[in-house]
Amino acid sequence: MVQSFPSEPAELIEAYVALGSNIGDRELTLRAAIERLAAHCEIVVERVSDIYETDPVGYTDQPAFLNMAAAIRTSLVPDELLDTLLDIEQQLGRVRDIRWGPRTIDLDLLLYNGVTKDTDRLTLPHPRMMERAFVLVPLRDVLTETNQLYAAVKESADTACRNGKEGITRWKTINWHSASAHFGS
Ligand code: A4P
Ligand code: MG
Repeated sequence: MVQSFPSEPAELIEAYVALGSNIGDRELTLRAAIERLAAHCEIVVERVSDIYETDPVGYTDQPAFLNMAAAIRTSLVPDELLDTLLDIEQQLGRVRDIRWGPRTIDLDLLLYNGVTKDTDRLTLPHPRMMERAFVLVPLRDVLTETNQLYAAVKESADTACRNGKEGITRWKTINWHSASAHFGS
């Protein structure tokens, strides 16, 4: 006789996502993206950063961005998580034309539990994250202090904020736990 056992709950892995928007109602779009992440049955949104307004980097002839970061836990493997991020970008009207150009929403997978990976479709950690203050400043808000990159992220983010040259200003403070009750409705 075959005996069946209740399946073990899948292990939840820590990952970090960067969010950026510079077209349309930027804050609404960021919030919609967080809501969609939180609504996914294999993702728990643990912490969200404040929202920062940032000068465009790379292709500079475009409006200012709002950027934020989220710490999540997930049972998805990295490629499935990337697919989920790309799906949410599509649902929120992302069109890809100019590289580094304007976008309703950009969702980048920064870190997935210390995994390193370099395939055609997914590089981990995100290849440009340590150079970009618009990523590091929000990430500093949500990264656990035990993460091996914490010291480097904090130092670069603190320097960017101190010298003020990176064009980053705190735009809105978010309290996710009180916001999530409101988001979830
Ligand atoms: N891909 C590979 N690795 C990853 C990863 N770790 N996370 C692939 C997400 N995607 C990854 O992405 C192109 C492909 O990269 C994906 O299909 C995936 O298979 P994309 O989002 O279409 O390209 P992109 O965002 O235009 O390019 P990229 O290189 O990700 O740009 P960045 O580095 O995100 O820069 N200035 C400010 N102030 N704030 C911003 O948010 N963003 C950019 C875009 C430029 N300047 C900015 C901002
Ligand atoms: Mg991207």
